Amino acid sequence: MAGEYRFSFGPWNIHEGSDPFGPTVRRKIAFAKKLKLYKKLGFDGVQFHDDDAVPGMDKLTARQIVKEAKDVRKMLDGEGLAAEFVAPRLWENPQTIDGGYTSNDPACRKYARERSRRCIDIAVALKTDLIVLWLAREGTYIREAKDSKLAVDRLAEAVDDMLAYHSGIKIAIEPKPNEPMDHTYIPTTGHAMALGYLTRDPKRVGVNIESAHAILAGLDPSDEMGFALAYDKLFTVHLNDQNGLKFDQDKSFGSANLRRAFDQVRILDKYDYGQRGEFVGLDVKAMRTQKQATATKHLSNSRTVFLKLVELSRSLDESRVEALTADRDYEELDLLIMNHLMGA
Ligand code: 3MF
Ligand code: MG
Repeated sequence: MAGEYRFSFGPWNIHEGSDPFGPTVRRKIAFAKKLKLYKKLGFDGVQFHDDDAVPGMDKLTARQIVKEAKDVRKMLDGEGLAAEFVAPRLWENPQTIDGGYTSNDPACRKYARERSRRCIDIAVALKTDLIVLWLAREGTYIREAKDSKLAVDRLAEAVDDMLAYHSGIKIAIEPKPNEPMDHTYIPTTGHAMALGYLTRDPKRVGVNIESAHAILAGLDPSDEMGFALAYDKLFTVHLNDQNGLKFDQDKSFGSANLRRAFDQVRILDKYDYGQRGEFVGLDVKAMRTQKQATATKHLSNSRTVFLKLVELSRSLDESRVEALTADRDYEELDLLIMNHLMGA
């Protein structure tokens, strides 16, 4: 069954191990070296932030940016890899400190819109039509600092600007309820999809659902996926796991709650996710103290768990599920699923 799904991750998923309280624990790995690892780990797609492809892009002209992105395209060709998406990194430049599109400062909003256009240029050069928008700082630490109605107007205008800039691109909004903000304006799948309907071309706006982000919002990721699938809005996913309500952990897929991972795989596989070229995207980090030489196992392990769960989903006795559901014997259904996951 492997091979029916294509997998992707971003270069940031091979990570130095730093956290806000301590030193980095692993050496940085150069981008070119990371690219060489993709196929070996079983991955065909690369997710990009704009500046993963073109570092230091704020200091370059639009033409220089495209030229550098084209060089990256050649590197991908050399490795037989596809670019899955490009996401504008709108949270590290000092001009995005209070958000980009929703900043109170018009100069900062202008920066965010310009940067988003350069991000689209990079996507075109890398030959992908998908832009992911993680709206990192589009929120507040204290409610009174921004106008929440105006913020949503501004987000819709910013998306409109991107849609108008290039008629061939699609945008997948990646909702997240918190971190680095106290509260964000687009915390859930429903918010992200509703924002899409405020824009000039809702057909081209969908979502990127990250398991951990849904869990941080107190929601079940598989139900979030079902909601997006019902609207045909699931443009991509960021599978990972999360142990309760705390900082965003980006744990290996299924490692905190295998059943919750099974439910995500079940809904994706049932509705033919991937059949129209969607990647199974991961957004996972190695454990902070994992040694350098083995700090890619979280990626191959997440893929292995996904494929194993596809097998388990397909071998589940669905007629038994139906019969127990009809009989309202939920306790027995519960045990059926647990036994199935335990291989019993
Ligand atoms: C943050 C995230 C981000 C986004 C990425 C692509 C660093 O919680 O999940 O990963 O996925 O920026 O949009
Ligand atoms: Mg993510």
